[in-house]
Amino acid sequence: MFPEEFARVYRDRGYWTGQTFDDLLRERAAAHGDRIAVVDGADRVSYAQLRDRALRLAAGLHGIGVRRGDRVVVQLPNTAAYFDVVFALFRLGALPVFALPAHRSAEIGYFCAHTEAVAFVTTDVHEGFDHRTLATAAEPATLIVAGDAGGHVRLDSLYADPADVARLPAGPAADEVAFLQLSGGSTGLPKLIPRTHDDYLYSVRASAEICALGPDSIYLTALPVSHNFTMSSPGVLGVLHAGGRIVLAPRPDPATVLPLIAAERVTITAVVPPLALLWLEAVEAAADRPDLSSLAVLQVGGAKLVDTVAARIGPGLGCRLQQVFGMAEGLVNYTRLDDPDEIVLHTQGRPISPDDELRIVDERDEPVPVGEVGHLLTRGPYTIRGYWRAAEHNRTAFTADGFYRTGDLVRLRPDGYLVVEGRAKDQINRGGEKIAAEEVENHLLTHPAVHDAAVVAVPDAYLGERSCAFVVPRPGAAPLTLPALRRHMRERGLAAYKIPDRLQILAAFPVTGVGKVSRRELRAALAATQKG
Ligand code: OOB
Repeated sequence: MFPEEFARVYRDRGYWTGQTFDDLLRERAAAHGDRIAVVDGADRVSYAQLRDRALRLAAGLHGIGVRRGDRVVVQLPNTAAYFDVVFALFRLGALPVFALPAHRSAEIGYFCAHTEAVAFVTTDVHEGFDHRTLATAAEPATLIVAGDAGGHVRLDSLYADPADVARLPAGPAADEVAFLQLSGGSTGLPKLIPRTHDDYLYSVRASAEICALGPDSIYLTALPVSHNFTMSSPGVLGVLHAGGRIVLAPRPDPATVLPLIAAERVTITAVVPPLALLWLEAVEAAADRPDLSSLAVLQVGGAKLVDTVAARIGPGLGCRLQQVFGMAEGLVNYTRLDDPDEIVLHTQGRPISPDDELRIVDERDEPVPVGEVGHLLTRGPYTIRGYWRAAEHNRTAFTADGFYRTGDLVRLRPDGYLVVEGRAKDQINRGGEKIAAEEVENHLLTHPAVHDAAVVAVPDAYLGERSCAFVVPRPGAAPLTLPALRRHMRERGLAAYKIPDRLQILAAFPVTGVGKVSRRELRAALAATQKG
């Protein structure tokens, strides 16, 4: 993972402490077992109960053969069961692979196959979709279902007796990989991100401090709980570290979230820019202004927040804005809570760690002058040195000396704050949801009427970006329509957010000097048709 000379420095400087996720929960349960850790509707789980549930589940999972080092794909909505499952796996040293609730058979099938997962943990029916239908895609992984298992293994049946807990083998060491997180990606198949207990918990502890979390913090989980932002920036793990309380929102719409903030006296929450706007507009339009007096901080990240919306958040919601520019691969930047408005409104923050190394370079990897836009490369105590089982891809995704190529175009201000100016990777950032162009193109190419395909981002007032599929039809094929193409993608089991929003038919693609499809020209052509 990390070269030994770096690992030594990160330990010497106190970043990596040898604490595992299991240690964290054990210590917190011992210190204040009676405090509420997780609120999921009427279910209020104390630290002691969470610890107990996780251990009994660990024993039950061990009983059906889950072992240290095994992979288990986890796809759970924002529910208390999520915490039982991940802390059970952490105790065993089995690696959760964090799927999103939006993922369907194409993604789940790939995660299970690529990681050789022994089990797939999901829910019964969520937002109208029956997740048990993913069993076939997940095979040969054992399907474990939270709720009505319909013939599969019931999660509830796996909570073993305390006697079995006592017989559990030793857990993992802190320098081992704790889980696999998903990369937003820009290639044909999603890449998996191996994070260790040591590196991740450093980012969690430091984030909790930057965000001033403490025992009185009440964090609302509006985004999917397994996303890196919600999990660790400072997210649910930061709250558990600080001894605070997690309140789970089943979905992020204002009608669900605003009353929950008022009722549970939420102090901090995290959203993507379109949600910030949606909440703002709901609050501004409400006849009866919801009581948001407890809310101290709204974190916004995952995609660029436009200055005009940034300026409305403080006055509109009566809280402090914090911009967060992070990535599941590691590096996370925050504006600080006591920064002046000029910084909070116009930058995406500065790194967590004094040992986060940033390089801003041109096309030839030469540093650009301070203040100019360039490609962001980074290395540090919680940034991965390589994707999981992706040796070939790693040769281009990282520099020879271990810097991660973020694919982001940024400007570093003289005061050390970053401004995100654009992106060089073939990715669409659809309101914080990342779409790898090549992955969608490969699915488009399976349609019989598609000869060639390219997917690019188009600007969108609400989501920031949407996706547009440019297609060169196969000669003689029946005319292609967007609904037919979208149906084809759905039938292939692709998550809905990856399915193109628009379709443009072309006779041929513009190419660059080296014969590659010119996405820049495609975007320009689209802009021209929109103006004309
Ligand atoms: C977060 O993580 P990912 O892995 O879903 O996506 C990372 C990418 C970044 O490379 C950048 O392209 C974009 O998302 N991004 C932003 C941004 N925050 C993320 N672009 C502009 N402004 C921002 N504030 O998205 C993530 C992980 C941890 C904390 C927060 C976000």
